[in-house]
Amino acid sequence: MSEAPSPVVGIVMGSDSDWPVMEAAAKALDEFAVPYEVDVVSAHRMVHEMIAYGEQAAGRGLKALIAGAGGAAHLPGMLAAVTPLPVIGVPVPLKYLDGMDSLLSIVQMPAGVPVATVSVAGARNAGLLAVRVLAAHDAELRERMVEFQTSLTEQATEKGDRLRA
Ligand code: RP5
Repeated sequence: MSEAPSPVVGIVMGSDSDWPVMEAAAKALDEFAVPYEVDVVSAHRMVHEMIAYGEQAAGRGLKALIAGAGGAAHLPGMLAAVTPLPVIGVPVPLKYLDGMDSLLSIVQMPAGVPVATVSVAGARNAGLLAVRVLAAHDAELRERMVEFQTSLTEQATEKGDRLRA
């Protein structure tokens, strides 16, 4: 029996309540057959676990982290502070403020500690961006990304064709 491939992307979130948003990142990685792991690592309620996760991520073989959180969304930035890996932040919208609080918490990082912030609830793009990060050193994965981009162009063109018909 062959072993499951080791995860190369870590998808983490502040609460399991973030999963309905974050699931789209996992689906994007599935589409490109990129192995990943999923965990809840709250910046405020699991401080020591969160620091340990960030500190150990690169050594465990992960190549990129996708971190989602809502409200006072400190998880992506705190992870970026303790890992050399690229961190992609996903602002999760909560009941109030339409996700602006999450967005601003994640995007306004101090110089020197970057978080690649996607749109509010933009977990699919977070997954696709992680694929691109990996594809920089993986020609086969890069080829699949080009095919995906071509399919987007074809879909958009078809929509235009249907409107004109
Ligand atoms: C944040 O608080 C989490 O990322 C989540 O978006 C939000 C609410 O968490 P729960 O109260 O649903 O656990 O830290």
